[in-house]
Order: sequence, then structure tokens, then C-alpha cells
Amino acid sequence: MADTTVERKTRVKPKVERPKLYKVLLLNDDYTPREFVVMVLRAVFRLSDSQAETVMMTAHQKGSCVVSVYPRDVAETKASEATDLAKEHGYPLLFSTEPEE
Ligand code: NFA
Repeated sequence: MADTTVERKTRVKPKVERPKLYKVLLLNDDYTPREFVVMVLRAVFRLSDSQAETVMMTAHQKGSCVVSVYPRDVAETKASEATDLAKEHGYPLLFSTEPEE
């Protein structure tokens, strides 16, 4: 049987893009206890004790702090989980997400 080879005359541009990453931000408030913020950062975002302390204090002093970056669905799920956990305990603590530059 005769072999037939079909050649392309144009190049195929490989279209693989890195999924965009989203920042999770911790927002300061006047009511949530510091220890509770640290507990949430450790439990939901898996930060170490010292990382959690640094992130909490940065948000406390500057108004907000980036906790971590994740693919969009992970960032949104963790931000809601953390915000909901605080709400269950009666605290107004907020986490938000935004795309990385
Ligand atoms: N500002 C809060 C307090 O003084 C602590 C806090 C830090 C809350 C970071 C939210 C985010 N108890």
C-alpha cells in the first residue's frame, strides 16, 4: 500500500497558557481578635505560626495584606471558607480575591 504524507504549509502555534493566578487578601477590621485571625490563616491557608503572625500584623497595620496566590477557583473557595468561618464565630473578618498583574 502506498504511503501518503500530508505536509502543513502553515505553522501551528502551540496555545497553552498558564492559568491566571489570584491573590487572596486579608482585610483589617477593628473587632476580630488577633489570635482568631492567626488561627484562620493557619487552618484555611496552611500558613506557619510565624507566617500567620506576620500576615495578620501587616493587615492590622496597613489595612490589608496578601495571604497567598492560587488558581481562581482555589482562591475564591479559600476566601469564602475563611470569611464564613469568621461569620460563624460572630466576627466581621473579610477575605477578598483579585487577579494578579
Ligand atoms: N485589627 C484587629 C484587632 O486589633 C486584628 C485584625 C488583624 C483583624 C488583621 C483583621 C485582620 N483586634
